[in-house]
Amino acid sequence: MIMNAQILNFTRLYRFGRPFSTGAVVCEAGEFEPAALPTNAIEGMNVNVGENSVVFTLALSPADRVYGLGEAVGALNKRGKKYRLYTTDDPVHTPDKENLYGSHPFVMVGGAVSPFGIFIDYPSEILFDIGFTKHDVMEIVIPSHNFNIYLFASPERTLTFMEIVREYLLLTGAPCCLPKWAFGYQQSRWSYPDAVSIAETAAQFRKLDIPCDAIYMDIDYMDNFKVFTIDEKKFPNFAAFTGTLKKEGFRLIPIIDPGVKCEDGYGFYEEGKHRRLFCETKDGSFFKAAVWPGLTHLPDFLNPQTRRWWAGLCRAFLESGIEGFWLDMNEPSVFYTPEAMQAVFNLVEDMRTNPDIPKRQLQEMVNALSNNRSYFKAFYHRTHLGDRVSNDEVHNLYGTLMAEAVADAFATHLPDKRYFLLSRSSYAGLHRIATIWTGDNMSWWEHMLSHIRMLMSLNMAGIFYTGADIGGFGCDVSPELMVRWVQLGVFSPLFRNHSAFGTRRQEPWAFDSATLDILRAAIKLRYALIPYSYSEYMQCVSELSSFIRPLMFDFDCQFDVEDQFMYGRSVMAAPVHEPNAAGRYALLPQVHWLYCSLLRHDDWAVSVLPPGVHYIDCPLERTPLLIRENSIVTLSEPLNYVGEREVECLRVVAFVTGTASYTYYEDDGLTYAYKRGIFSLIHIEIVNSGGAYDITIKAGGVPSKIKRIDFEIYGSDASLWQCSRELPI
Ligand code: MIG
Repeated sequence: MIMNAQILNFTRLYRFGRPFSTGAVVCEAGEFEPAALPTNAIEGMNVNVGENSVVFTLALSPADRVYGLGEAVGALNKRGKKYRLYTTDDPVHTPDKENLYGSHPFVMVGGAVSPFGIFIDYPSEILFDIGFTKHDVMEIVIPSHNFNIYLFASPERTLTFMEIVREYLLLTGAPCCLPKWAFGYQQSRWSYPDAVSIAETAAQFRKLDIPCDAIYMDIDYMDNFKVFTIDEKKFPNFAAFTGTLKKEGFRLIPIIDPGVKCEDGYGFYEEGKHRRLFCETKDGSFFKAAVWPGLTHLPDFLNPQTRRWWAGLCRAFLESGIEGFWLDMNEPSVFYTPEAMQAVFNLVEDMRTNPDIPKRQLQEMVNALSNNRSYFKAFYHRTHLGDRVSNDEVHNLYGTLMAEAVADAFATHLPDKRYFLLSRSSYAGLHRIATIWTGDNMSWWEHMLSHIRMLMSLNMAGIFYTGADIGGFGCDVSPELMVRWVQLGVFSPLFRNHSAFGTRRQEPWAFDSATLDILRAAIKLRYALIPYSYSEYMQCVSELSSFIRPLMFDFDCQFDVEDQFMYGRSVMAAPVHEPNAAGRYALLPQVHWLYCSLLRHDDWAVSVLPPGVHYIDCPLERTPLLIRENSIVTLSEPLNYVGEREVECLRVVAFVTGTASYTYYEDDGLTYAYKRGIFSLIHIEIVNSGGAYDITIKAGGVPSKIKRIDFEIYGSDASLWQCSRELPI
C-alpha cells in the first residue's frame, strides 16, 4: 500500500508498505490520506514495482545536475557514476568505489527541470545509478517494498537547491552545535599510545608556538583493545592526566570501537552476555566478529537497553574529564568470522593435496573475508518490540545508533555541556546528534579534491561540521602536500591532522623548518578566522542553511565548479590542490572579489578581481582566500587554543563598494545557554560613500565581551582604509 501526504512547506511523503522506523525524520507526518498506487509516475519519475524491488527512473537532460548523497567517492555533480548506499569500511577510496561508511539517501535534481529533491528513508542498500548505465537516465533501485520516500518539489514556483536543503533539514532536524573548541586545530595519529607520548606532543605544540585544541587517542590506549578499558601502565592516572592537559588547553578525544572482546573475566563482555545485549545469530548464539581485539561480540544498538548500557559505560570517561569521543568501526566493520576463516583453512588444506586448485581461488577467498555481506545477513538485532531483524535489513543504522548511545551519555551526565562526537559511520539524521569525518583517505593530491567535494555534499546532508584527515591517513605525505592540505584545512570545519601507523609522521614539526613555519602560519590564520567561522556556523545552523556551499547554490554558474566553495556567506575558498603549482585558476561569479593571498594572518596581499575566470597567484607559503563584494569577515588575534583568554578586540576585514552588513554572533561556546537566548550580536554596517566609509555598529542580545573593533576596509580599487571603534557605543 502506498500513502502520501503533504507536509512541511513543499514535502510530499509516499509510503510503500510498512517501513522500518529509522528515526531519520523528526517531523510527524500526522494524518494522511492513502493514495492510489502510482502505476506510472511520481513527479516525473517512473515507478516500477517489481517482485522484490521498487525502481524509480528519471530521464536526465544535458542541463540537469544531480547533487547530494553526502559521503561518496566522486564528483560533486553525481552524474556518471553508480552509488551503493550500504555502509562499509573500505580503506581504499579509489574512483571506482560505490560505497563508503555512510548512507545519506538524499539527492537533488535541477537544471533543465525545476529543482526538486528526493529522500528515501530506507536503512539497507539502495542503488543510485545516476547516468552510469544509461547516460541520460537516473535509476534508483530499492530492493524492498517497505520504505518512505519524501519528495521536495513545488508546483507553484522554482525552488533553489538551498531551499530544498533547508526543507530536508526541517524534516530531519537541525544539526547539533559543537563546542567552539571544535574549530581549533586537532592532532591525531594512530597512535599516541600512552600518556608520555601525548604529553610530549602537547608540549611540542606550545614550545613551537602552534595553536592546538585537541589530541586524539587511537586504539592503543586500551588494555588489549578491550573497549572501555584504559591500560594503566600507559596511563597511570587518567583523570589527573586529562585535567593537566585541559589546563594547558588540550582536550583528549578517545576512540571507541563497538566490538567487545570475547574474553572470560572481562566484565563488560560478561555483562553484555548475561544481559543478552549482543547481536545474535539465527539460532540464538552470540555472533562472533573478528576486529582489532580478536573475536568480539557486537553490541545490539538497535535494542534501547543496549544503548542505555553503553551510555553508562561511557560515564567513567566523562568523569575523567572527557568531552568528546571518536567512534570508529561502526559500519559495523568485521575483519572476518571464524566460519569464513575456517573455510580459508579448509581450502589451504585441500590445496596441499590437490595441486589443481587455482591459487586465484585462495586469493579471492581471502579478499572476500573482510566485511563480506553474508556476515550482515547472519546476525540479528532486537527491536524495541522484541522482534528480530537481521542486520542486513537495517544495516545502515548501526553507526548512528551507536552514536545515539554515546550522545545519551553526554545528555545524561553532562546535560548542559556541548559535546564533541565524531562518528565514522552515519545514516541520514545523524547530524542532529553527532558528526563524521570521511574515513581512511590517502596522502594523495586527488584526495584533497575529494575532501573539497565531500565538504559540500555533506553540508547538503546537514553535516555542516565535517572534514577529512588532513595530510591523508594512508601513505606518506610530502611536505608540499601537507602544506596545501593544511591551507585547505583552514576552511575545513573539522581541522584534524591524522595518519595511520607505519606512515611518515605528519605532525607540523615532522618536516623541514621552512615547512614548519608555513604550517604554523596557516594554523594561526585558521585561529584568526575563528570569530568568523564560529559566528557563521552558529547562524547557518539556526537558519538551516549549509555552512559550506558550492558556488552554484549562491550564484548563476554556467557549469559546476567543484574545487571552490563558499565558507559561510562572505568567504570563498579556492584551495591549491595540485602539485608544483604557484597558483590556480578560479572562477569568480557574478560580483567583484577581493583576492587575498595570506603569508600570515596579519600579512595580506590583496587585489580586486572582476567576475570571470582568473589565474590567481599563490606560491606555497601563501593561503588563498576570497572575500565577496560588499561582505565582512570578523577575525581576532590567534590564540593558542580556543578560550585561552577573552577576545576583546575584533578585527573586521571588509570589501565594500556599496553597502556591507554583517551580524557577528558570539556565545559561551561551551554550553546550551545560547538556546535560552544567552548570546550577543554585533550588527555592523559599512557604507562606501566614495572616498570615506560610514560605519554603524549596533549591539543585540547580552552584552558582548568585545571592547574594540579595528576596521580594515578595502574599496573597489583595493585601497585600504583603517579605523577603530570602542565598544559599547
Ligand atoms: O582498521 O583505529 O578510520 O582513523 O586510526 C583501522 C585505527 C581502524 C580506522 C579509522 C582510523 C583509525 C584506525 N581505524
